[in-house]
Amino acid sequence: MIELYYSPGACSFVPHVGLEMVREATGQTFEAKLIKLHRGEHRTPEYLAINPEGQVPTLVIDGKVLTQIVSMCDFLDRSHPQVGLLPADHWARAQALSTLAWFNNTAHPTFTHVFMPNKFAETDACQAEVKRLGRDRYLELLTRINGMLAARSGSFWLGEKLSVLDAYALTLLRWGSIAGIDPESLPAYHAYVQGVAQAKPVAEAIERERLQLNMFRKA
Ligand SMILES: N[C@@H](CCC(=O)N[C@@H](CS)C(=O)NCC(=O)O)C(=O)O
Repeated sequence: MIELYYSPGACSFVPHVGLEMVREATGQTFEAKLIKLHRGEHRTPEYLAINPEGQVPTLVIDGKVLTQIVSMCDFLDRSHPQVGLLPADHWARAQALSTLAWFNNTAHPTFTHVFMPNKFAETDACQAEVKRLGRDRYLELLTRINGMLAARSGSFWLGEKLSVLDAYALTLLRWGSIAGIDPESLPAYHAYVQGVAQAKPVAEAIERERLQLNMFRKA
């Protein structure tokens, strides 16, 4: 029995897509448990007892808790190697985990500076500065991803096969649109995300989370 604690549009989308990939390939189901971040449901004593960081995602597998996306992807992939959440070849896998960790520990926290500047500064003026610098840095990172995608062939990050990297890359561009970055200004990245969103496990997760991919509004 697998439970996924998730919040719509959050990074929990990554294991959500991973679990949809597993379900499609093996029939193994999971229970999606909604946590409303905007209502503070991640800070209740009940949720903190499961994930003391007060964050989504959390996986509960047969009653045992697993946190951190990189670890979840590794676990789901090793439990279902036939699904191909990550590459099997050792070097390709290490490269994929390197990118996944970079998404998780560099690109993702940069967006957090834009979305939750109150985590990093107290006064309005300081928060505005954190947000502005975070947005500039985030644009640099998304531009780098756009360059990587422009230089490669295939519909997905790893070529012709959907992987958990695609779910994270989609999430990061969607967040960019929330940060005021027009996704269409990153053409290779934008076109890639349109394709990723069509893949069945991704489309299922988008539907469950009721996501709009492009949240960009002209200022
Ligand atoms: N490194 C963590 C990142 C988790 C994370 O940042 N989750 C965000 C949503 S994308 C969250 O729950 N934020 C609420 C908060 O920190 O208050 C992981 O891989 O699980």
